[in-house]
Amino acid sequence: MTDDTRALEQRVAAMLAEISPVGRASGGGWSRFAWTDEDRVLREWFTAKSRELGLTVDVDRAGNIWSWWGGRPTPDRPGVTTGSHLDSVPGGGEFDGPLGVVSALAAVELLQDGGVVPEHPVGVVVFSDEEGARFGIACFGSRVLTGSLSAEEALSRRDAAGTTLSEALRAEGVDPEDYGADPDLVSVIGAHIELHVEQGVALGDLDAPVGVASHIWPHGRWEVTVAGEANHAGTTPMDRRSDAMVRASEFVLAVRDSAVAHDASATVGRLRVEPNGVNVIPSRVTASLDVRAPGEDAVEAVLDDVADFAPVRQSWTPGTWFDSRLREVVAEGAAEATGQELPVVGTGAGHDAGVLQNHGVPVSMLFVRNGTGASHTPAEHAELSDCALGVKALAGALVSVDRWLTTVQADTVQADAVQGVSRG
Ligand code: HGY
Ligand code: MN
Ligand code: MN
Repeated sequence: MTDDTRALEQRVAAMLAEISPVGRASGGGWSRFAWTDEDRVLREWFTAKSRELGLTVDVDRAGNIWSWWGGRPTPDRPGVTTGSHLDSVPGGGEFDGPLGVVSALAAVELLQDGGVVPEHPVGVVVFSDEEGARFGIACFGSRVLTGSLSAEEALSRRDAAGTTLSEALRAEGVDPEDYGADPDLVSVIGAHIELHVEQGVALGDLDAPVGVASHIWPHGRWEVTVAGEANHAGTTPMDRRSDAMVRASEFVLAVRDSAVAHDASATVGRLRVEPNGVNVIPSRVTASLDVRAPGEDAVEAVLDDVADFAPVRQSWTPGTWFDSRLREVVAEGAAEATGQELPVVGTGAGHDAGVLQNHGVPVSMLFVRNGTGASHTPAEHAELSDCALGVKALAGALVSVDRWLTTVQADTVQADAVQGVSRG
């Protein structure tokens, strides 16, 4: 093993260790939700790490943090950005999000130490609330940033305790009046590369430490509310009950059967039961529904099968093909830096990168092999040797994309991406 690989392994391990205590969940894993104490500690950590690298730190109108190397981007010097998120699902894994942020910081440091001087500003971003674990919509910060989620709708979202985002922001010293889209910032992002731990086994099956993404499956979130009649658990005969939990159970089984029939992935991950008493027949159950599939027709077929339960859509991301020209440039730069040819793999996991691509920013994703293939669980794992290769791949990609952007007018790049000229 070369020294620089070991140094990169130690760099990644050290930064993950610094944030490891934040949000450790009692049942294992990590719970780091938006606009909470844990989130604040992680934002402060990222800001401090950025300043150690001499980066200029900004927070955009949607609460995302951008750290700039080489000054802020402008229309004639658009930025090359990378980064990911630091929030998690309840009891999530250590790598989903943080690996992308830590790898971005390590890649910038590697390039700085190598004396590289990019022609374009290089930005490292931490997107706010990618998982949507608290307010129920995924990719919250990137959707508000790009305007695909209005500030009005976002601010009125409530968490399980009934706290609105507006109240949560104010509690963190953010004025909700200033919260919203930031089109000027999005317009000066020339290209974005997100590195992420793979959420699946494709790279493991290919025995490849790093891969590049072709696309993200179409996926959406809905909410179903079933009503019943509260009554005494002991004195109400079984044939005189209107039990919302029984009806919700019928919904869960209908979702499972439909997803199997249509080769989709569908999950009811959260139930909100009212009045939620152990000796009270439930009067209302609100169920979450997450549906994804390689094609939109399979998602629609599942929604058709459960239409009787009147699902209400919370968020939708169409199938997203990453910019294929950018993908080639990223793969070349990564291969040059690692000596590895990168396989091209798709994913059923959503990412802020998909939101930016759908908004016309040319985007690419790098995946680092996950030895267990598991994600959204403490079982999620990436070997440090693969993480070090991921940092090298990302550093190589940043250099090749910086050069590429110089040869391509930023507005042409965005216009093509918006028209999908370069669909994968
Ligand atoms: O749900 C997802 O696919 C992502 O992890 N937010
Ligand atoms: Mn996730
Ligand atoms: Mn993620």
